[in-house]
Amino acid sequence: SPPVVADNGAGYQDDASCLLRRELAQGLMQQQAQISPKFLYDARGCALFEQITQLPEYYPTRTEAAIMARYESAMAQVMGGCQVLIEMGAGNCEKVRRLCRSVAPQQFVGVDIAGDFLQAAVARLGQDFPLLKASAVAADFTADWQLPPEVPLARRELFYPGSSIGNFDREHALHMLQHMHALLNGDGGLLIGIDLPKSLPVLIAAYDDAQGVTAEFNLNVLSHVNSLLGSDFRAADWAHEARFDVQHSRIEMHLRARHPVMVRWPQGLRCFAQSESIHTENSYKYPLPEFLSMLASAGFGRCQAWTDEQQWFAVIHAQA
Ligand code: AVJ
Repeated sequence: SPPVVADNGAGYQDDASCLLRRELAQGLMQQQAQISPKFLYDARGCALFEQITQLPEYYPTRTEAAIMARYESAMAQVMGGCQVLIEMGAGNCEKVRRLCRSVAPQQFVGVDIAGDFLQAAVARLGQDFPLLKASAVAADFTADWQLPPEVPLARRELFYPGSSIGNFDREHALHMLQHMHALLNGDGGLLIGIDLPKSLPVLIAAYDDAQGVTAEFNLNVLSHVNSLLGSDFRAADWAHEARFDVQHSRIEMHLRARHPVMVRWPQGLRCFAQSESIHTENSYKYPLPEFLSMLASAGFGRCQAWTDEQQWFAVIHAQA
């Protein structure tokens, strides 16, 4: 069930969507307009992201999968004794299958903002692992969130793959890590994937692929926003842009107005000049030593890191 946002007697769903509308309107009114990357994941966005993970240019998913395949037994060993495996941003639950076999937890809890997509994926997982008690939690874990009380306090392992933490700037990433550390109650650990800094052409191509799937993924956020906010964005008015900000070590995705654009919604409007942009995503590429020190700052203990030969991606296990 979704987290309780406010208890005023109205349905939680209504409260949640009211908050989302306010958040969206606020972002659109900033001088540098922004839409949180969590809004990329409506049904079509989830499908497009799955397509992205299979693109030749998008190296993170397959590089992480190769690392997890290669070091499967070492990972299973440090995670041994895990009773409850919790995945944040579980999506299609494909990445956790290997851990379900090698770590063999009694229970799996998938957490994701895309509730319906997650529920279907958790159901498939449960069918394929009949001994596993699998459940789905639809939650926006960028806001303050808690696991539902029925998730036992037994030995937990958290799984946060795919470099999803890269959506957060340093301050928020540290906050997330602290929060995850608190969820562990001093036992178990966190297995987390991070995308590492690398050459510019490789990075840019991964976020601006030749087939234009990432462009479609980025533009699709506008139709999701239209349905949540009641706005009148038209995809044809906007161009996809991916650029690397060296100073912050992050990919930025923007939607750039092809010509002057006016956007209206029930409580407001915004005029964009030609080539003004909406910032839709950051994808930080944290250097491994920096990320390890963030884990330490968040309270984690012993860490073990595995990488690929090119040092493009790292999977880290951090003990609580
Ligand atoms: C899901 C946040 C890890 O940053 O690489 C992929 C999202 N955006 N292509 C990433 C994304 C554009 C992805 N994460």
